[in-house]
Amino acid sequence: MGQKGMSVQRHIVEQERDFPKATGNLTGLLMDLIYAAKIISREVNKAGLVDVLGLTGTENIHGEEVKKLDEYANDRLFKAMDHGGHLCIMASEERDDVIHIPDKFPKGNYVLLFDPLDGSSNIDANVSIGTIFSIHRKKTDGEKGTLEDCLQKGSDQVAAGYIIYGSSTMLVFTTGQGVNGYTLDPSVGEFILSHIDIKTPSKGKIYSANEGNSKFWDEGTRKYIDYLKEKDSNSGRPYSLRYIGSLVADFHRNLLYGGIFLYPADYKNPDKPKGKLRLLYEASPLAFIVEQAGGMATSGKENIMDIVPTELHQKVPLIIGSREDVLTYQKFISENA
Ligand code: AHM
Ligand code: MG
Repeated sequence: MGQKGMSVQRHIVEQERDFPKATGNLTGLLMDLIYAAKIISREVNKAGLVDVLGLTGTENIHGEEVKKLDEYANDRLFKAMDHGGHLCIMASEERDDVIHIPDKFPKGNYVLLFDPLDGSSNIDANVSIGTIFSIHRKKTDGEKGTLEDCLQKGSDQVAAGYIIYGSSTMLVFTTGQGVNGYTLDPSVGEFILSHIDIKTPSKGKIYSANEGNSKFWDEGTRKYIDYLKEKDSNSGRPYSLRYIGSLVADFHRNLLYGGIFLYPADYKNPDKPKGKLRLLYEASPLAFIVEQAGGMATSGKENIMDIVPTELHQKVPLIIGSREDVLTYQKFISENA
């Protein structure tokens, strides 16, 4: 279970001991990821100083080009993960194609998918942003991973998590044995176990959606949101609207407090017929986490974890959060189909 205050390294190693056949590869992979997360956290915290030290996309005081933070995060993750021998392939929301492990480094049996800096349009306003990751086992033969290894359904994930760069930096992840949260103690540079076995409330009082798009939503979704706004103290309505527009931050708050996050399809909007969020880098990993915390995630039609991807950058409607809230949403969808 772990004890509050222990380092993430110790907690992972102690949990690994419960699996005598573990090779240590997943542990090694997570350690590499954690290192990258600390560096990205440091850079995100410095973001407000870019005007002082050199604008992003221009040269800094040392005459070096300053990369946009999402590009920086992408490169940092790649560099932290390419040589450890744990991965056979990677894919990133920031890259069109799969990312191969360089020939000079050994290959492993895991696949890493990531959104290096989600919500990065919020950086200039000092709003919380995050990194999301998803880990699968290689399923094809051969040393090098292929696209097929990346196109696996959520229920096949081995681990998933996110790092939220907020008032403090937190790492939240699952390996299928519940969800734990670790807060970065900047004075020692370690993530410290702070949230043991997170369980999301079975029902919340918050809904999170970009309601500016509501006229593009299907009828079931619109009726559901209207229902949440009606007064009925027996069922805790009206709900409060909380929408940051930064998925990791909206998800993290709802995970702890309970509630429902919705990014439905915009059926009448040709730009977003399948919603905005990506199955592999956003929906699937968060679905794994929410299920491990007792919640649910659906596209309205299917459980997110059951969707077999056909494309690397496939989009999917995402409705995710407290179990009772997602079930009520599904009822509205089936009654208005
Ligand atoms: P990004 O991957 O370009 O950062 O976009 C994803 C973000 C999510 O963090 C957030 O939930 C969503 O976009 C908000 O979209 P909108 O501004 O349409 O409400
Ligand atoms: Mg994103």
